[in-house]
Amino acid sequence: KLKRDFVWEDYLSSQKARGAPLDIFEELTGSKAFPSNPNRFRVEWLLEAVDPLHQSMICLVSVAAVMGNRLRIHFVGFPAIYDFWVNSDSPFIFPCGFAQRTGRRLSPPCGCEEEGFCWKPFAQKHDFQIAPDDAFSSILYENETGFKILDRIEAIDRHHPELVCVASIVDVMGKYLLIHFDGWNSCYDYWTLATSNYIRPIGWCKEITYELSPPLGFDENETFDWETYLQKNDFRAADVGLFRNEPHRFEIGMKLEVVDQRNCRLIRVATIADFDDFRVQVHFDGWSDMYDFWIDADSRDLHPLQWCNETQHQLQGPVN
Ligand code: MLZ
Repeated sequence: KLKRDFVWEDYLSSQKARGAPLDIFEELTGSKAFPSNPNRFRVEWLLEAVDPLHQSMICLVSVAAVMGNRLRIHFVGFPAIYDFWVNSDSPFIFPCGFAQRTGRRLSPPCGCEEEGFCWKPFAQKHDFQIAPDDAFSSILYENETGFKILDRIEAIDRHHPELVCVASIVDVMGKYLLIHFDGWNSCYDYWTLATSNYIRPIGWCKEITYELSPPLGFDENETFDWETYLQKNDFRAADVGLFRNEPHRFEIGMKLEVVDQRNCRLIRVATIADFDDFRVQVHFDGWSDMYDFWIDADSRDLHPLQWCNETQHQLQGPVN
């Protein structure tokens, strides 16, 4: 049974709990805790988006559904199983033409050759409506970070957070960096804020006596050494002064509103059950611990109290 008319104030006082402070979310994502504008996107609109499972790719996508300030994004021509949800103020969705205009590759719809593909005739032919520029929260993507493309760093592998690996910065947009692991397939690439705790200057592992994972293909019989690696390949290390490495400030017991990763349409009342340096363990109030899960602390699926209220999204209250 779902509790109707869930009211955070009453719930917090009955639980003697507190909500996670707004600035935690803002520091981790680089976005406002609450979207500044109402959602203007409409179903069927055509746009471009970073593929969350393959973040080095920008793909031609459409809006498949709208719920409050969240959009269900569909890869044009692909089966709906690949659909994913984003917030309407995500910095990783762009107006059509963004990739081309900024010298990036656009992954075309299923069945279209990348070579020579252009979104405009495609949209005309299939009668798509183009998402207007003013639907996007911000489309100014100059490098604001000081980092330079191809700078070398040490980075945490989000898929295996126990691994710190030799990595490079392969793209920059605004405050965000695209991290690539040297030698590895780009499926491990991810976007992160330049201030994030996931990226470190070279020599960090050595300093804390932690094992650094060398590039894929590095001779196992040799010991990896930054100086030799940089010199041999004419690579440059990122400037140490650019790193912030701000740890997240989530604490056990803080309440929040979190997207249910098993059914991404739903946002539930949740509590931080545990955390490590990079992730938090989310517990859904009223549910068995069995449903707890770990998620990156900078995930855009973590929201502060009242986010659903502010964005006209339904919130699933705790089950009794
Ligand atoms: N055992 C895994 C680890 C991959 C780690 C990649 N880090 C960039 C594999 O070999 O696939």
